[in-house]
Amino acid sequence: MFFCTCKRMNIKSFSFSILILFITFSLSLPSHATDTLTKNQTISDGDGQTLISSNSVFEFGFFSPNTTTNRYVGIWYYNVTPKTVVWVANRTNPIPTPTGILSINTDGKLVLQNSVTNSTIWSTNITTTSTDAFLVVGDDGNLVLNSTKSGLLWQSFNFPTDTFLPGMTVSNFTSWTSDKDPSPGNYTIGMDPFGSQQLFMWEGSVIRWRSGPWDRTSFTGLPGMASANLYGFNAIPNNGKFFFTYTVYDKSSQLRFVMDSDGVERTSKYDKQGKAWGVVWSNPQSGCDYYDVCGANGLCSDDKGETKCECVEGFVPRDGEEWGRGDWKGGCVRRAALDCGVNGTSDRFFAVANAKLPDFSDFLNINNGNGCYDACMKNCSCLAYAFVEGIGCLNWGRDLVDVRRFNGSGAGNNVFLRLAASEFDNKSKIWIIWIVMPILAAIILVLCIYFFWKFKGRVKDMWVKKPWRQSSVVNHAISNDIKTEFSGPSDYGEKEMMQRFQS
Ligand SMILES: *[C@@H]1O[C@H](CO)[C@@H](O)[C@H](O)[C@H]1NC(C)=O
Ligand SMILES: *[C@@H]1O[C@H](CO)[C@@H](O)[C@H](O)[C@H]1NC(C)=O
Ligand SMILES: *[C@@H]1O[C@H](CO)[C@@H](O)[C@H](O)[C@H]1NC(C)=O
Ligand SMILES: *[C@@H]1O[C@H](CO)[C@@H](O)[C@H](O)[C@H]1NC(C)=O
Ligand SMILES: *[C@@H]1O[C@H](CO)[C@@H](O)[C@H](O)[C@H]1NC(C)=O
Ligand SMILES: *[C@@H]1O[C@H](CO)[C@@H](O)[C@H](O)[C@H]1NC(C)=O
Ligand SMILES: *[C@@H]1O[C@H](CO)[C@@H](O)[C@H](O)[C@H]1NC(C)=O
Ligand SMILES: *[C@@H]1O[C@H](CO)[C@@H](O)[C@H](O)[C@H]1NC(C)=O
Ligand SMILES: *[C@@H]1O[C@H](CO)[C@@H](O)[C@H](O)[C@H]1NC(C)=O
Ligand SMILES: *[C@@H]1O[C@H](CO)[C@@H](O)[C@H](O)[C@H]1NC(C)=O
Ligand SMILES: CC(=O)N[C@H]1CO[C@H](CO)[C@@H](O)[C@@H]1O
Repeated sequence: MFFCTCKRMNIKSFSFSILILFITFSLSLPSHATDTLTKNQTISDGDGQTLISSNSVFEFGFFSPNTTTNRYVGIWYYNVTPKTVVWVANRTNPIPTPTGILSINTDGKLVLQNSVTNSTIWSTNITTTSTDAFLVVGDDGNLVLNSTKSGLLWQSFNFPTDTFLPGMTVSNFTSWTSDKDPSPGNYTIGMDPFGSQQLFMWEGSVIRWRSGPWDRTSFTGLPGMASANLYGFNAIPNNGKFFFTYTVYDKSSQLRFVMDSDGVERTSKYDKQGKAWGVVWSNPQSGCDYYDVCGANGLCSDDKGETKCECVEGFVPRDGEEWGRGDWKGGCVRRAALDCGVNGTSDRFFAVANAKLPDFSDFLNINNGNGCYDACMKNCSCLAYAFVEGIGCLNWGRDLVDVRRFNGSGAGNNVFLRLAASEFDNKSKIWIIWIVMPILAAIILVLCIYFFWKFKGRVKDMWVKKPWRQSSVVNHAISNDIKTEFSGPSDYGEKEMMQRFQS
């Protein structure tokens, strides 16, 4: 194309083109490493040019994903093997050959062009124009289009791909399609779009995982977070909403959070000696980590690697047959209707301990547990409440969704369920049975032992002669050992003994 045009040119314009070419080449990046691209410079894929951040942490330029030849523009860790890409400029539009060229155009936009077709493949789509724009790749992995006159014009941290880096704010991160293809895959992780302080993971538009609400130190649904030492998160208020950031305490450590193409978020740290990434934390891991495994009002537990569902206290499976088959999606329904009248209620609260706080909570500005209890008790629409350190009073006005019981003591929170008073009557009856039965059995046992001891020696004879006793309650409570123990010589007359028995 270029040469076709040249044929028709006169000598003057031809030499002008040569001049332009010469200027372009002479103004391409200097051969030594730099972190800045200025307006008259270019980064040419064919020449293998890149920008390297000032302390040699990140590198910006053209790359191909493992085992492919497609060329993308992106940022990766400098001098880290295997090559670890943290950002891709145009995920969907690779250049098939190493013919890409990056420059800052007259408006001050960063532009990626194919030098063969001269077409624009990607650009920083900003409306602000600037005559003195320059591009810098930072040691934090942020690519910044800056200007002395107009200030910050554009930054890659605002357009993340699959990787969250310390210093970014949490927005949506979408997985690559595969290791070979950076185009958006099926999985996204990000903040709740409805403003609750929770992280969600989606597969397409379906919720896959939920972190539980933030309690100012960690996410309540992730008891393992503290032990993984992920203390750098912070919620920063902004116009009535919050955004999340992460700061590393050890600035020299290389930490990244990636929404991987297999649907798992992995937090990994680079081991400089071992030259490998070590995964410190990943989600989801166990069966109950997946969202809403047990349906409405179902309680999920991971026990010895097995995922099980039961109904929360006072609820029964909506469809017993389905539930029995392990098809839990139908969830559970309330067994005894709540009583909530004009003049108060007889309902009471049952504590589900070590629970993950259910989804869809309402926040009440009440700063003590009793007040939270009162507020829920007085409001007939309130079906459950929790008072959580670092959050405050939460109420639930609908079926409990995505509840689980953590197996670690101290993990999770108490969630108080509103139940009909009759649920507690049943419960106390069950308790009576459980307490009274062993006591009765013990009394009978003691009586028997006493009795047999007293009539030691007569028992054996009696046994042989009166087999009808074997079916008696007394007999069931005596083990074979006791029977043999009591088979020694007799001190008592058989007649006397039988009298006692029969009286
Ligand atoms: C390439 O782009 C430049 C500026 O964008 C334009 O002036 C030039 O004519 C284009 N060349 C071809 C061969 O299309
Ligand atoms: C870029 O080139 C133009 C024209 O050659 C010149 O006026 C301008 O100062 C240059 N800008 C920089 C940042 O070098
Ligand atoms: C690249 O692919 C090879 C072979 O499939 C594999 O051994 C290697 O780990 C891959 N590297 C990266 C960075 O994925
Ligand atoms: C660029 O921005 C304009 C206006 O904000 C928008 O209409 C257009 O779709 C954007 N283009 C791309 C490729 O994002
Ligand atoms: C942008 O450039 C100005 C002037 O050079 C500098 O003071 C500022 O720190 C830069 N901002 C960023 C985000 O790099
Ligand atoms: C993040 O992704 C989810 C799922 O695709 C979507 O519902 C939500 O609106 C997105 N949030 C933002 C801020 O784009
Ligand atoms: C993404 O989802 C679609 C439709 O469910 C499926 O066909 C495809 O295999 C999935 N891709 C990956 C990478 O999991
Ligand atoms: C809970 O049980 C799972 C599965 O048996 C186990 O992997 C995990 O370590 C246990 N967690 C705690 C805190 O005990
Ligand atoms: C509620 O209490 C008031 C006064 O104690 C009584 O007059 C009224 O009948 C009660 N209403 C109901 C529905 O129990
Ligand atoms: C009662 O509780 C429900 C559920 O939490 C809530 O939506 C509603 O606003 C509450 N009503 C009052 C008057 O507090
Ligand atoms: C993510 C992104 O910038 N995608 C763009 C890649 O380039 C094509 C073609 O210019 C655009 O349509 C995409 O929006």
